[in-house]
Amino acid sequence: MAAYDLILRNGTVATAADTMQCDVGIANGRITALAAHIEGTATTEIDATGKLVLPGGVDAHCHLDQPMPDGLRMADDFESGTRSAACGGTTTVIPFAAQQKGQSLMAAVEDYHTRAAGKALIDYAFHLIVSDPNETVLREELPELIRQGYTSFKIYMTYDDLKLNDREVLEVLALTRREGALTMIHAENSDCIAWLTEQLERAGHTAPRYHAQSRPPVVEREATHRAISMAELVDVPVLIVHVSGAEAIEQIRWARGRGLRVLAETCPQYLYLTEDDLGGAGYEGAKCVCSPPPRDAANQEVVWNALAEGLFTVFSSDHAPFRYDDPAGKKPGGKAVPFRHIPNGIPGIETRLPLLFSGGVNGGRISLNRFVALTATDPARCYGLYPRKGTIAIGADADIAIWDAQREVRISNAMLHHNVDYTPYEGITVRGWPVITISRGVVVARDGEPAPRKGHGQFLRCGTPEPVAAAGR
Ligand code: DUC
Ligand code: ZN
Ligand code: ZN
Repeated sequence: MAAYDLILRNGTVATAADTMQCDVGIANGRITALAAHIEGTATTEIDATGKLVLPGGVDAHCHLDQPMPDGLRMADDFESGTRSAACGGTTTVIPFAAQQKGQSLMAAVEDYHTRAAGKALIDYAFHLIVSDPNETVLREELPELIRQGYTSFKIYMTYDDLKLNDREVLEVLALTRREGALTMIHAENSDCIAWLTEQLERAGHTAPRYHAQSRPPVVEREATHRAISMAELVDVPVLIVHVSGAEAIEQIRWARGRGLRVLAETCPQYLYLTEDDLGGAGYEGAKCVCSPPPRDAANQEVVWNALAEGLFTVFSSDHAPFRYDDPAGKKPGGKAVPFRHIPNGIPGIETRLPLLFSGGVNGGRISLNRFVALTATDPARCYGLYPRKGTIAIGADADIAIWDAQREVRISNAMLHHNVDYTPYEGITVRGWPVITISRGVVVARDGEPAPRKGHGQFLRCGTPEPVAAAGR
């Protein structure tokens, strides 16, 4: 009998710490050998000569089949979403089990498991979205769910159906301090957005491009500062999601300078899109409506520099898929609508890694090891999945992406595997593309095509997030 199920031969293996020439031996879904040359046989061998062998990506912020209000529907369920993720070199996703106001959190989690079961190609954990932190949620449901492996949750400072007031934010932060979990905060000032939106509408400015003007950097900056201040008050680590530019970054730097444990995430849209992309002819700009909105070229540069210098812990897609030409998507009810009614979110689960690799590693802005840290290792650490996920090490799950670092690809929606009818990155040429994706030792994508592996993905219970453990609670 062969000693290994799979051996990857002669590749350049890179982790967040090291780069080395070695073979990778895989048995029973785990990495069981790393050596300059592995002796022995395998049922299957893959020649990775001239290729990079990297930990599969961990996309720690994506929205799949999340229940939506008002007849809207996300375009990707767990099957199409994870298919697209796998083709883009990702092997773990962490979408959100979202509580509706008034709903039991347990019921939201149960419902989300039903949506995922038997569909995912790759492994998945759940964050929670807490929109109604009532007594039962705080005293009973959250402590129990944390014990069951749901150790991170997102809260919102904006969106009428999701937002918490400051008092509620404090209650959630205090809960995470008591119980050992991590809060992710969507930081935008809701009242400022509502006021600006009304001003714009009164002036007749309802086209998609005005979405960006209704949420300028100061709106994000103020809420980021407030979120940081509340975390300081409670004395608990916090993670600011989808940081869009210089002003929010300045607040995070300020917090770090005070010794506060403030972590941060950014996303491809803040490196590759600007608010001009919301201003396309007619209604097309709706394709790039997301929040916070993309900023300008100067802000993009600040985000790149912050990535290089280590300010960000997590680089996620914030894949929030809505079809453009669809009454359940960007054209609610089948028509162009004022920007306040355009569902927020853009697709990007498959393009996340190539965009960062191309502009970052091949662009000379970040090292290969930093790329691995940002896209796999640090998200796994941050959300309690390390060392099972996010690295190449003996005993880790054999979740691996083999990359052709020189392959040039012109991104077009036709080549992607999500269920969305556009990509915001149409026509961008990237260098570097994942050619084989392996999940627990099984090839789930090869040469840009998924293997028929629906249901291979397993649910992951998360442990204590490392920033929380490091804080000594
Ligand atoms: N903003 C969010 O907060 N979530 C999903 C997508 C978006 O644009
Ligand atoms: Zn958000
Ligand atoms: Zn999001």
